[in-house]
Amino acid sequence: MKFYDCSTAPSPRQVRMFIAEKGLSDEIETIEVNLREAEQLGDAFRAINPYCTVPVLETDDGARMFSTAGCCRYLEEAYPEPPLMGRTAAEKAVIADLEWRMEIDGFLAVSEALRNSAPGLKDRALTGPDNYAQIPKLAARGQQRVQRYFGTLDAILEGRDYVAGENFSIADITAFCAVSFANRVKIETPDTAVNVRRWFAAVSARPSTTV
Ligand SMILES: N[C@@H](CCC(=O)N[C@@H](CS)C(=O)NCC(=O)O)C(=O)O
Repeated sequence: MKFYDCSTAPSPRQVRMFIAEKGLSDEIETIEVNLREAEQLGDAFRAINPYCTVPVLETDDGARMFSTAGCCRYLEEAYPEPPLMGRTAAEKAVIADLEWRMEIDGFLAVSEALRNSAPGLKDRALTGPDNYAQIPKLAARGQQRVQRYFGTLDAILEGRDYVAGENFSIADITAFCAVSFANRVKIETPDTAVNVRRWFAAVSARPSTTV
């Protein structure tokens, strides 16, 4: 298997953590894609992924997954232990629900704030092969949405160890990468979000967060 990664980018980090939690880090060849130098937009990478994004996972028989969701789904099916997407029908559905919320309300909110304001991302307000101008009002909306997200996540984590309850899951990976991403772009976790801070410290102690 091959994993197209970018060590500084938040989306491939989700898959990198997922791979580490499955104990597969030494079994998958990692290829670093230099997003800073726009390697994702060059012909060589476009031939691998026409959507011009990382992560990409390529199986030994040449199938390719171009989204975080697709990469993780493949790994969960091919390597079921330890389960990161639930065991029972209800667990699987609840985790999928929560993971979707973490992606939309967390990850995409931080992206909206950053991509519509960072000078280095001028005309790159959305990922992919096409250019889109930044819209400052969307940057402000993104900031608001991230603050709401901290509140929502804090409420979800009230009285529980992990986002979906007792067990660590992909919902924690997405939420952890979203909160780290926010903090990295100087959107700090509010002091009032005590559950988020407790959970973030606990997840930070997992070896998969350091790969
Ligand atoms: N969750 C999305 C996100 C992929 C994504 O946005 N990746 C970013 C890195 S975090 C990227 O490739 N950016 C390239 C660019 O900015 O042009 C997916 O599953 O495809």
